[in-house]
Amino acid sequence: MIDKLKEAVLDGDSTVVSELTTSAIEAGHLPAEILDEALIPAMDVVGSEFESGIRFIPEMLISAEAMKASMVILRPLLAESGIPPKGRILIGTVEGDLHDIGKDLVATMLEGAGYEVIDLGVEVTADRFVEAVREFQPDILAISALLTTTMVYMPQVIERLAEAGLRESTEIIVGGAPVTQSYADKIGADGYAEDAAAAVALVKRLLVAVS
Ligand code: B1M
Repeated sequence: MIDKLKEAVLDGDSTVVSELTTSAIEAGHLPAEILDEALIPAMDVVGSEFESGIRFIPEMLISAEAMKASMVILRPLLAESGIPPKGRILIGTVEGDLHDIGKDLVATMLEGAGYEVIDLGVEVTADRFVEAVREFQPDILAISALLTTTMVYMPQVIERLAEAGLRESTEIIVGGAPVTQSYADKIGADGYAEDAAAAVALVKRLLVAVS
């Protein structure tokens, strides 16, 4: 069933993806297993086939929509916690970048771990991040970027926060496929997480350190 689900994401068939996700849950597969063994590997195939010219943007988009159809079902299961919020996280994808699947997954896993998450969406400008930090006063600002051409906006957000006198008010963490620990260190972020599970662990560590 997991293999069929992966195939359905590759085919971009949202209806079959929804049905198979529901069946997989009913058959006892855990949401994290569905993500790690079907959805994420399918998107990796989509990405490498795009790179080699086998797939094109419309097909990449259709597969992304199919993955989202599964996430609609998985999200409430991943976010089930019932614990009062342990801290406030502000999250968004940088300016010029439309990729939101990974960012949404990070947001969902953080909610599941008991944090309040305010999601600014995609294509968030540095000025909007600054405005939102001022407005929501988060414990942590999480910034996502999926493109080598947009990750360069991450240091801009950090600089603008410093100029606005808000840099010390929040911990800043970064992530997304092209981002690395050394890039995070170079731009002066407080942390880097490779995936959604690592983001939860990082947030826990940082909030213990500041409390
Ligand atoms: Co795009 N795209 N895309 N794309 N796309 C990539 C990223 C790419 C690697 C594909 C490839 O060539 N192999 C490539 C980037 C190359 C590069 O910069 N090095 C690429 C490109 C080039 C582009 C366009 C430029 C294509 C074009 O127009 N010529 C274009 C840019 C549009 C824009 O943003 N302005 C584009 C467009 C699109 C679609 C719109 C068609 C679609 C996005 C739909 C959507 O998100 N709503 C899309 C897709 C689907 C992909 C791939 C195939 C899948 C991304 C994904 O959802 N992965 C992707 C290839 C790939 O990654 N395998 C690709 C699944 C998701 C769960 O993983 O997003 O990595 P990910 O998130 C992970 C971690 O990165 C981390 O945790 C997440 C969960 O584990 N993480 C964080 C993410 N954010 C975090 C924040 C944190 C912490 C961890 O906070 C601290």
